[in-house]
Amino acid sequence: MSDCIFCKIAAGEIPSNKVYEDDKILVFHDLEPQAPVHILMIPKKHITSTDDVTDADAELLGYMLTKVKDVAKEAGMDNGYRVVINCGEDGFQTVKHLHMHILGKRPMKWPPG
Ligand code: DGP
Repeated sequence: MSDCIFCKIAAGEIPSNKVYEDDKILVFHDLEPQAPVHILMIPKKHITSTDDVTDADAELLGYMLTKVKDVAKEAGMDNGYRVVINCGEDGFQTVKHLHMHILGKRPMKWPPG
């Protein structure tokens, strides 16, 4: 999508502080960190939100989950972490390209705000 900021980051048109990249996903530090470590994992394929996921995305999303522990450990989150996907207005999704927040290096609270 030409006007999607995360597509532009995935294409290298906008710089990011990269943690991991392969042909399917990109992982980079969040611009507005909400924890000492706050990284984002995105599929390079544009998927707007979890509302837009189809059966064809099952392998890609499963792949993303298999990578979470690797990037979390790489980023030093060896005492646990939180994985968040915001969806839609009530979910406070501000960037309309599906992404996982991976937050750590501090104790999290529940319920979330
Ligand atoms: P969400 O509210 O779930 O859509 O989270 C979007 C996150 O993306 C938010 O924590 C801030 C981050 N963000 C927005 N624009 C940029 C950007 O250009 N670069 C980086 N690294 N992060 C961004």
